[in-house]
Amino acid sequence: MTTAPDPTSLPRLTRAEHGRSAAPIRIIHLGIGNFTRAHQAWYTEHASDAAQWGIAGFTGRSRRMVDKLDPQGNVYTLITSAPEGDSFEVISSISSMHEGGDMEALRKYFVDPNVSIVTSTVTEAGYKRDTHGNLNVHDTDVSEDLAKLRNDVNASELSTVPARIVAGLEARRAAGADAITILPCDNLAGNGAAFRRVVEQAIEAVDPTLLEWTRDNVAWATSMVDRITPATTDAELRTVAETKGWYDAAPVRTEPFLEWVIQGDFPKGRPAWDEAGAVITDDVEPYEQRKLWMLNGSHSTLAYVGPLFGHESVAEAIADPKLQSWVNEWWDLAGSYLSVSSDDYRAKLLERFSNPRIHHHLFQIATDGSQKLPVRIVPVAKHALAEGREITAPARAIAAWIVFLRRFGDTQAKDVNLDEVKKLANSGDVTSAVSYLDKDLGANTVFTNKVNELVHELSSTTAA
Ligand code: CS2
Repeated sequence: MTTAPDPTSLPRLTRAEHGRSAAPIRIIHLGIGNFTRAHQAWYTEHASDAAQWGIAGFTGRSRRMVDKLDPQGNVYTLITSAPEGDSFEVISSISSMHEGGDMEALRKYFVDPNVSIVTSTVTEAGYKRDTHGNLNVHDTDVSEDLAKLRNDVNASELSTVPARIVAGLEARRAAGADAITILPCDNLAGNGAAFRRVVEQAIEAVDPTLLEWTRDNVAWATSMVDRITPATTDAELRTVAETKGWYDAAPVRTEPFLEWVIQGDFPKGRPAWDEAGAVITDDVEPYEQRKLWMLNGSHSTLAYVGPLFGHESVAEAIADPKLQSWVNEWWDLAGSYLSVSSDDYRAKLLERFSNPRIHHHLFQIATDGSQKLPVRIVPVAKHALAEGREITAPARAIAAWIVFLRRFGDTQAKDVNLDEVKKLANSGDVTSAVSYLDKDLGANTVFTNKVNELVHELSSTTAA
């Protein structure tokens, strides 16, 4: 038996050796992570005009990804894992990488008239919305950023995404550079309108004169994005080392399936993403709802029930007949509120979730339930309640979230508002936790009674 090479002992993957030359930067991406590297970067790589469109990637917070990609010239290996095997490709569409807080670099791109698009994967939490979808000015990071910008539009340290965009747009206006499209790629229905609302509210709070300029110069697009892409582990570094013979510090493993549906105007052009398979439409909503409810809703259900039953990954959880029947129950209900057919879609989802080569950790998906459940589960619960239908499936997802927080709140659970939701989950009365997700649902005793019943059931049938 030969021993596998230590990946770091191999020659490093570099753009010069294995990639194509860096394209001029015309896209700013905020929140670059594995998902974007498997999705938007792939579409851009496969557009026929890829040589014209480079991406400047800004991380969420840490420098980690910058430090890993920079020495490789920002290229990396994409491992596409089908059940029958892996395929490998070097992706070259990211031309530069920056730390999220690098405002100097961000402004540099915003003032460049050739930069035409800003995309984002900043997660639901990054929008900094309150429960009404308004900019949460009670969030201290938001209020500090707004105060800094009011004081100086060239402020150098901003921690929130809406404020960073305001700063970028201020710089663009000042430089006389014109139109730009903002295209969110986050898992939120109507992400364009949602993003626009918080950014415009931030503008109003900082400098209302900018509002008029943005109305003339900023096109807000909306999109539905999809590709299941787990976090990278050492296994990916080893697979790349063994197969390709190079050391890649930041490979990405993803599934073969991918989808991107985009609605919006691109006054200064866009890559030929449609040639790479993206769908350009004038109504993205039905696709967004289907994806958010069917895929993400069942993901979140599995993310909270799975660990209670000792499962680690989506593939393990969906192979459990009881959990699969719960997912089917959710799909029956959620699917009935879609305006597009869901039959083929759910068959495909089952296949995707079962992919044995994708180890999608349930704790990863369980992150930020306080932000995800309101968009993935709550709308379906409300439709069902309004029609007096069976509400077990959405109530179970929320009950499982509560039990999950009770059980893993002090260990593996992660949430932007962990302290608060953990306290609510442990309070003994489910109403406050449900109200946290949605006030109307919390006030509906049919729903809260069901959640309560399921909390007891899940607590007593699963081992602590
Ligand atoms: C997942 C998503 O982590 C999560 O919340 O539900 O990241 C999901 O894998 C993607 O939306 C798939 O496109």
